[in-house]
Amino acid sequence: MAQGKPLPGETPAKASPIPNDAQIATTYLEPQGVGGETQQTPREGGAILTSQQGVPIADDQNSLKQGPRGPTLVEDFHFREKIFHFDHERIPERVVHARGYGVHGYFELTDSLADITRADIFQRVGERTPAFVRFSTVAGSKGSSDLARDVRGFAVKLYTREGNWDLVGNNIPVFFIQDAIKFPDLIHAAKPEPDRGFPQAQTAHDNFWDFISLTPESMHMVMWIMSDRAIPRSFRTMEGFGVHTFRLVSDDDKSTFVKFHWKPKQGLQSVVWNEAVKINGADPDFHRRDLWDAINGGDFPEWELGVQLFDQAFADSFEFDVLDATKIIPEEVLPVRTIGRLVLDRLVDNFFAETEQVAFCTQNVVPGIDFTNDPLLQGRNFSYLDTQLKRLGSPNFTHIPINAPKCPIAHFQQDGHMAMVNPVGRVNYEPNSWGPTVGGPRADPARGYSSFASEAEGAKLRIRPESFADHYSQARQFFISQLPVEQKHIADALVFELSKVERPDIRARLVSHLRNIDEALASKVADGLGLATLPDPAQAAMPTKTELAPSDALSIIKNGPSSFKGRKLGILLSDEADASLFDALVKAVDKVGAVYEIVAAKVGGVALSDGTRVAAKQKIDGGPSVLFDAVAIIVSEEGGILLGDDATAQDFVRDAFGHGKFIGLSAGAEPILSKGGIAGNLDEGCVRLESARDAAAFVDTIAALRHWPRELRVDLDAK
Ligand code: HDE
Repeated sequence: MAQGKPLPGETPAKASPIPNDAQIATTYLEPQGVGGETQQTPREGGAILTSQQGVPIADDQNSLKQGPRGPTLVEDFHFREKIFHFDHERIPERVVHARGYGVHGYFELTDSLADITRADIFQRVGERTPAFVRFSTVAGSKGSSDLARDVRGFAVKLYTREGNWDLVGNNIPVFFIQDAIKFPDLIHAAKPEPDRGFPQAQTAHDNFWDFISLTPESMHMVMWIMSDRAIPRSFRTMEGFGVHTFRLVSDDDKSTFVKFHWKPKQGLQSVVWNEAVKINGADPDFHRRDLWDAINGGDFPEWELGVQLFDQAFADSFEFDVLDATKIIPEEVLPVRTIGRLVLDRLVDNFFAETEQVAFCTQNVVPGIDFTNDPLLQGRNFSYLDTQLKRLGSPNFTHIPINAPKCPIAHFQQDGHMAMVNPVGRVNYEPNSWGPTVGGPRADPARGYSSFASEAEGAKLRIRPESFADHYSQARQFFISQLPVEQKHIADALVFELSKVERPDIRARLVSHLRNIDEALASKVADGLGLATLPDPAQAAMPTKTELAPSDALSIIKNGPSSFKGRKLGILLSDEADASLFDALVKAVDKVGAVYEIVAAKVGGVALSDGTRVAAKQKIDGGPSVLFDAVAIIVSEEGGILLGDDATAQDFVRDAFGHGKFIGLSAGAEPILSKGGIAGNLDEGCVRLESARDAAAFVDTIAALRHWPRELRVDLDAK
């Protein structure tokens, strides 16, 4: 029988699983039993402590013993329940993307795609769809540091009126491999080496570069992960990409190919490597804290959703295969059309319930959105459902509030571990002849999901298509699209990573690939590694196309912030510091929508020149300058002398200088600069703050990401 065909005497429309408008009006956005994010069970002050069974507890400090010094008794059910539950608190961490941070928000459509797709989310301009986004690193364990050099996950769950759509993307638009069958090898190679159990959250080791240097298809991705894209300043300042080519399918079954882009309104921003290393020590939670602080402070991060839309004719004429996830379509070749915005405006109530238990699945698509034959995507569609069963322990993981759709659901699936939504009534199968009232839902061929009827042909083969064979051209295009300082960072990163590789042949093998990307880069890396001779270029399946035009969209600096908004100034203060200058500075920071943090010798704060007391957020040794986007040193003459003797204050200015940061300096700062060893080197990025009048101009100056020219002067590798 055709799916959804009603039995005689039944009215399928009434039993449709798809909500009608009236249902939507009453049910949409409201928790559907399990549809909220967390089941709210506040730990009420004053309530009596109970066991999980509801039994009031008299003493939660002492286990039950035979006599005051006697053995603990097995009979102590409260003790046993408490320890039993504690022992089972952990669920398996994600095998990849274990460390992540999730927040709520919404997607708002600004440009309708009704002519291109029947996806409900893309129909009505102005309509908002609830969203949950989880950002993550890939390689590190749950407890690893935020600023590892790594790809970032950018997974978006959209609770649409026709079911959940998960766009499980990354902050880099390409991937290491072309076929999902290589994923376990890639991840094994990147994770801690199996005999020694280290290094944690790092690709700088032999196994990773051994695998990569034997996998030429990863070279484009290598350029991206060695760039500053892999050390973002914040989750708020990275792009997101759907990576694969997907399909949008219209009401009349016309398919349009699509690539999805999230573009941050905050501008692209990254840190520098030496800074990343130090941030990991100073604040391993740097990225999650940043997101928490921003949303808590009412500064809601925002992205534009852009689409690259194209048809089969474009796909046929494009020089690379659109099914190959190691390739992009440059924006200059196919512009990105903005169709909506994503705003993140709400923190989770409970990290475990939401961020840990959220289960993204690439196969969660909705009517109007479909897959292509990208072999990476096809493999992912198998993997994600499987992994959720392992992690969450039951096929009922959709009953967990964060995973439950916010539209009505109706089906005949039942039972299983932890079933929380259990339908009532006699009928749990179809077809049935119990009629529309008790007979349950019916499939609806008109409104239900139907796969695009793409043609399939060819013999069954384990083979990579010829059209996937060019591994270097876009790697080169990415590299030549970078500004000189960005190119330098890529070379530095390669030298750093390969210098941690013990086997010289692996180092040389990687350099042999670089020769197919850019000769100057290869020479620079070879030189940085101290290679005696340049290895021959790696054998290439296809010669590198050198004629691909650079793309401005690929540079971070060219797409940086336009103001200091949303960023953080660190102000090193001392007693007797100029009160009017301080006041003007914080007002200027506030005016552009930025924040500041005071660092002082004592967390209790300082007394300014006019006697006002201001508390510090950080004691100097807990507030190194790496935690800030720019710094200002506002100290009295005496305060400068005192702080100049402090090693962490010296580090504060030395690091800010070395990391290319803008530094605002009041007159008293001199001793800190000279003891920090930078007094003789000051440049235009070091701005004198003589009086309150200079504050606003300083805040204008720090709109730029960094004072990059300095880097060429302070780095041995630049000489
Ligand atoms: Fe994933 N990936 N992946 N991945 N991935 C997982 O699913 C997998 C790939 C991505 O915040 C796992 O729930 C395979 C590409 C993100 O919860 C797992 C392949 C892209 C997240 C899995 C890939 C991603 C995951 C582990 C090769 C960018 C975190 C836990 C074909 C487009 C989602 C989980 C979150 C998580 C498998 C490749 C993004 C094991 C087999 C390409 C953002 O199912």
